[in-house]
Amino acid sequence: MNITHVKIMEGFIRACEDGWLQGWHERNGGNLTCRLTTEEVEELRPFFKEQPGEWVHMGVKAENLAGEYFLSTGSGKYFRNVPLAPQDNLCILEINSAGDSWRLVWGLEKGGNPTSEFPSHFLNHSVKKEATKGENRVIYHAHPAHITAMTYILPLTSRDFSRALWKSETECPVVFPGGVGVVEWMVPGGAQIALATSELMKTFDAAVWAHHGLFACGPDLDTAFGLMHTIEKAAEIYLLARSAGQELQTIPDSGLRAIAEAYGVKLREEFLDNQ
Ligand code: 2HA
Ligand code: ZN
Repeated sequence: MNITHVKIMEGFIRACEDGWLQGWHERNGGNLTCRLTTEEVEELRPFFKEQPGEWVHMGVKAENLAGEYFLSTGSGKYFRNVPLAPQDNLCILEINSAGDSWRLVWGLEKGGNPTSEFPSHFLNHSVKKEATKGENRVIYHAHPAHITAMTYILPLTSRDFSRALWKSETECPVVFPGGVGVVEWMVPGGAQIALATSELMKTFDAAVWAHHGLFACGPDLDTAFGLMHTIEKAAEIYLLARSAGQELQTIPDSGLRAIAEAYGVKLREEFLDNQ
């Protein structure tokens, strides 16, 4: 039995490979984390290091994540290489009882650290765990080209982006009825972008990082990956339509309301016009 046969590890590796194949992870771009269930930790434990690493302070703290375990991509590691050598490019981290430090229990065999965005992931996991009563387990950050391109031509507001994306593809209001949040341009990797993103994630399942990429979350890998994919595809359609010529028609707000009604979802009311 190899660790790659454990279901959650297999799914995580597949998500990394799929993201690479989508073109969302040039070089070491992007990062993925999954909060593990107790059952998953027990399945993975036989592969843990005999001696865990030293505790490393994070600079952010979340008491509701004390004692949790996370599967994470490594800082500076390439998604492209994950399927070839998961043990060198991924890691499993244990969080201490104060919820402010991690230690390595598996992976990164050739050295390294968890993703540079671990503070962002960690705070987002905390916010999402609270907001979804423990359901949300996956946070995914990628660099898809079209949604990033949109951040140069649209006002950087959640309302503008949510409306543009909802109207770019009929399924969008069903997939993300809450819309998408937008974080203004910031230096990545630090506490400021982590706090700004986690504030938005209290009410959104996805946040656009201006001139950088996208954060998406979900209860499992399929949902988080699917949300990333849906938003990026809508952004592609938005840009294709605008590059092709002048817009003659689009989905009206009354149409958005009708979709919400037909599919039993609640759209964020303040993002709709009264018509
Ligand atoms: O290189 O994507 O935001 C990893 C990143 C940083
Ligand atoms: Zn990034």
